[in-house]
Amino acid sequence: MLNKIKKIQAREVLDSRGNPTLKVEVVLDNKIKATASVPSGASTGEFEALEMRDGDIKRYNGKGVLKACENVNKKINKILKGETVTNQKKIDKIMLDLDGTESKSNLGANAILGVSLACARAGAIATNKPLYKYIATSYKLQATSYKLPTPMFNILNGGKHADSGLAIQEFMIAPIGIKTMKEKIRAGSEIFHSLKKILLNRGYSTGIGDEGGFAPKLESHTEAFDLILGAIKKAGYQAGKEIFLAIDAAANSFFIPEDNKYILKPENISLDYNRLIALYMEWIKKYPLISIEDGLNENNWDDWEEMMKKLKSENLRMMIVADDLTVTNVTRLKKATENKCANAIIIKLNQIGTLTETMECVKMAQEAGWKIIVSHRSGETCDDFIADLAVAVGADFLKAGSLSRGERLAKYNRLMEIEKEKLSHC
Ligand code: 2PG
Ligand code: MG
Repeated sequence: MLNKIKKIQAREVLDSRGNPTLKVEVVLDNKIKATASVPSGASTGEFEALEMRDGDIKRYNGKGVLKACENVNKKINKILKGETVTNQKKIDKIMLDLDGTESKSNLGANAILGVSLACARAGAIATNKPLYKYIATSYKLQATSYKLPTPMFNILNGGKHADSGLAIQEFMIAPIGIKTMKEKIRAGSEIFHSLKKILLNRGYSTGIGDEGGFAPKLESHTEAFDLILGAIKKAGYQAGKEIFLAIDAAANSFFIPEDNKYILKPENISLDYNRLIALYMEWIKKYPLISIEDGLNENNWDDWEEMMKKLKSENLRMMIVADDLTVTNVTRLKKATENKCANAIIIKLNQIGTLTETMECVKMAQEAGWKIIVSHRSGETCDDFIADLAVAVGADFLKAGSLSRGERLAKYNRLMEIEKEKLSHC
């Protein structure tokens, strides 16, 4: 079996927000076929690789991806034809060289990523391995036991993902104290449904946001925390023992650069970074909060450093998570580790654009002792690649949205499948 690439084709499909994205198919000379679809963010970091959009406002409000598809179908197809699909690093390098830019603006990071992931899937099929094992062995990871990540379920949506009016983008529950994946996911689902009942009883809307979490118009952020704690209790779980809370502030979206201030809605208060950190510390002391993602603006490196120092001085041990700050980019991650700006990182394939660069970023973060959270985007497809990626790298967490919407559950269902597969091999 030679496993040579015969043809690579991309086409436009729609993501979970109804916006175009790419679905790429790789066909090998031995007839093996594999596909991958590309996700898309809404609260994107300024330093992410370029997502190529057509800009033709007559189609999909300018969001078409026909140019990116054409780059796959012509340029990438031509240059990768005849390459051995299992040479993942080489395949990614060829595309990076062909593009030749830092931001992947010639071919589009969405075009490159679709090919990179479809090739990895084809490689896994060709070598008869589950995808997580294939990724781990391709990058020579020592993962022999394949630890499963704890899911972070985003059950209340705000920020750019919903019209709930909450500045904070994501309120997540992490079932750290529950052992198996099956039971972790069951707990998530039961808490999600108990939250729904509580919201209904209080006359709130139970409509959902982009990531499948509820989006009620609440009066304050503390009300959001209290409702979630109520839902955990009502579902019969113990907060702070079995279930912990995590937030993604996505602070860029409520930062006003001209004033260097953060506007927190619905409370309608304007805070400088010191007062915002003080508010986070209040929440940490009051609630079983284990993780704050993008608590501050992506350009304010010194403020991040200071937040870490303040937490340390009060002996508050938790995850300070960089997402828009680091954008799965080793150059930014290096600066963040050297300056001790955070201690955990969000890993998103489409922030950087190839599997190989993503793996390099994970490796650097792990070497620095940082926790790893593999993440979806708010615009997703039913592609479940990130579940396998999280297992391959031994990620601590997988953040893939709520317990509703098929594109979110595809990832959690895949984790349960992997758990079952692992158990049957024991
Ligand atoms: C985030 C992500 C995913 P988006 O900020 O972490 O939850 O949102 O994909 O919109 O950037
Ligand atoms: Mg984020």
